[in-house]
Amino acid sequence: MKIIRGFTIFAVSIALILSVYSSADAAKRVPAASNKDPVIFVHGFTGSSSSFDNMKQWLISQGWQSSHLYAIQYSNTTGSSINNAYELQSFIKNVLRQTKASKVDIVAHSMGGLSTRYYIKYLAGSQSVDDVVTLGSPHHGTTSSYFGLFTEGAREMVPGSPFLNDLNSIDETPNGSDPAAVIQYTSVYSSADTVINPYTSSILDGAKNLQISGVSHSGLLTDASVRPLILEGLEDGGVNAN
Ligand SMILES: [Ca+2]
Ligand SMILES: [Ca+2]
Repeated sequence: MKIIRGFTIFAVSIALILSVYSSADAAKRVPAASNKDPVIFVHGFTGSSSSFDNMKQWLISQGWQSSHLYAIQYSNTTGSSINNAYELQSFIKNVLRQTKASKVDIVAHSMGGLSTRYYIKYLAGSQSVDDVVTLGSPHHGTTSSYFGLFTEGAREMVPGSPFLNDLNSIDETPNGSDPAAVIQYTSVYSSADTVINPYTSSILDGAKNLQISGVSHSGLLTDASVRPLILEGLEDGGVNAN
């Protein structure tokens, strides 16, 4: 009888150890994926939602659920960032409904950073965004826009355009309307970016500005050196300094 009782205690102990081990192991394998905000990817001038395929796969490897990663495809990829901002607004509204999340994070490339900021400054983005990461965005315009002046998107990107002056007035990093959580911004840009001219156009007042070198404009979407910076920005590593 004593032996049986001893064996029972032994078996129960092993079971307990195993269950503790397996739940700890499970927690390690799925790093709180459900706590991560859905990520919206916003492409740039003549860009496409598929430019983010690579980055999506990488975020999945970092613990994001694939059902939390959404890349918008604008209907007019050379059109006005104001129209794009309205498209972004309805896209994000659908994502919030689908995921039951209250906020999203945004990763925007190039001109996508402008529609993102317009959406936050003037549309529902004020209450629906947590973190923003822009990659090579022409926050203060680019002289390369002169080559595309027959498009509204390029005209808005002329340095000193009425659109940019308005977007950059008062606060380049709108704080949002949630008193409990100010929207945090990270702007990643490269000194080797020849599309954003000058590349310092990407410096966003109030944001965490991260200058890197040796990465091209489109390389910002895929280069391994950019990824940890994106990750940091998505995990509350950005700032809103003013
Ligand atoms: Ca601000
Ligand atoms: Ca976030």
